[in-house]
Amino acid sequence: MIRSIQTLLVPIPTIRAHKLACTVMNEQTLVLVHIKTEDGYEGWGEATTIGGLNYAEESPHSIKTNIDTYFTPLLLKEAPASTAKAMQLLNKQISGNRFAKCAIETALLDIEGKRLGIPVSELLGGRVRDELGVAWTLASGNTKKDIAEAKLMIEQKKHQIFKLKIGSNPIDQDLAHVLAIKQALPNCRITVDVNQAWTELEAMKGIKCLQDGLIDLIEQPITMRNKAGLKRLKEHFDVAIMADEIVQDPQNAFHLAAEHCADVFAVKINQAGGLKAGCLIGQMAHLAGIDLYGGTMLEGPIGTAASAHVFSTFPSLNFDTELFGPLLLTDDILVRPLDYQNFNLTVPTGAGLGIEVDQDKVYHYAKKIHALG
Ligand code: MUC
Ligand code: MG
Repeated sequence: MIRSIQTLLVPIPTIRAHKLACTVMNEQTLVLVHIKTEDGYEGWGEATTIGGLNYAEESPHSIKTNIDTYFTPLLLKEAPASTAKAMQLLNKQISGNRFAKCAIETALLDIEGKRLGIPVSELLGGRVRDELGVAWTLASGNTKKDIAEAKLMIEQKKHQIFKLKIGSNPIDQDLAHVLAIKQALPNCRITVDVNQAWTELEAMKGIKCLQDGLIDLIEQPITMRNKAGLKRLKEHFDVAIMADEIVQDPQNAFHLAAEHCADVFAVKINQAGGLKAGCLIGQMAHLAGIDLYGGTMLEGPIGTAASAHVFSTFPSLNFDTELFGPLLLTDDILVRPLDYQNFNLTVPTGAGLGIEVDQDKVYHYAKKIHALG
């Protein structure tokens, strides 16, 4: 039985400005959920998003308010006997709020895994891989700086797959930026994420140029509201087109998969509404012949570990992951940081999420927002 649920906003500065089409980030506000049970277990979850309300319909503050006002009283009153029953209750009684639901499910699965002495991956059907390839996003806003950053990452054996964020500059300027980076890194896989910024007409022009420049993957080039347009682009070009913002809960992912609207799905546990929802989307995409990519909402280490457990269970993961969120932050909130080496992240093997949260660090950063004593 759940004894308490605490929701904390934890702002941590980023190592450099991170520029997306929809926002520029200089810090990331992690939304952490800490659940304690009557029998002495503790679990952590995370519901992080990007740029307040710039990226998605939930903001750090709305997530905290809705968990404190609606989720916690409901869970304490109904006292569901398992994670599955808790999620069934939340999905019936609370509409939307997928990020908040993900954080609660993560903390409950962390507890369930600790109680049973097994990793969360095994509660989700079982891992089929222990290492995940991790892309790095070049988003300093400056071509030369991005190339230098990528070369350093390769030298340090941290990353050899790169994603470029474009869409905030005139299209010709953005295309020149991408082609210059591809020329400097001819042997690296390059993804271009437009974050919905192009019209369909601009996408026709832009993707033609990127395809000719041997770019490997084009992510969410047009608005998530234009499903038919995404399908048209997928059918028009040979280069792989990836759906990101448009992939939301499993129901909507089912229709996207059935209609084959993209070549690849980026799966994000927060966008999906939880870990089991993320697994379901992965399985559906796989069955429909759609390739998979392990996405991030730039979560810190808790959401990143949870995502790693989910992606470790995917039957295929041809486009690897972008689970670099913790590396974009100037500080880590784990006692032992996640294990990044040889271009990979090792999926934690301990019980639950397999991580230990440094509570002093969490409260140090949380104090900047909360009136904590
Ligand atoms: C997105 O749209 O994919 C992932 C990497 C990054 O830099 O931003 C996120 C969001
Ligand atoms: Mg994206």
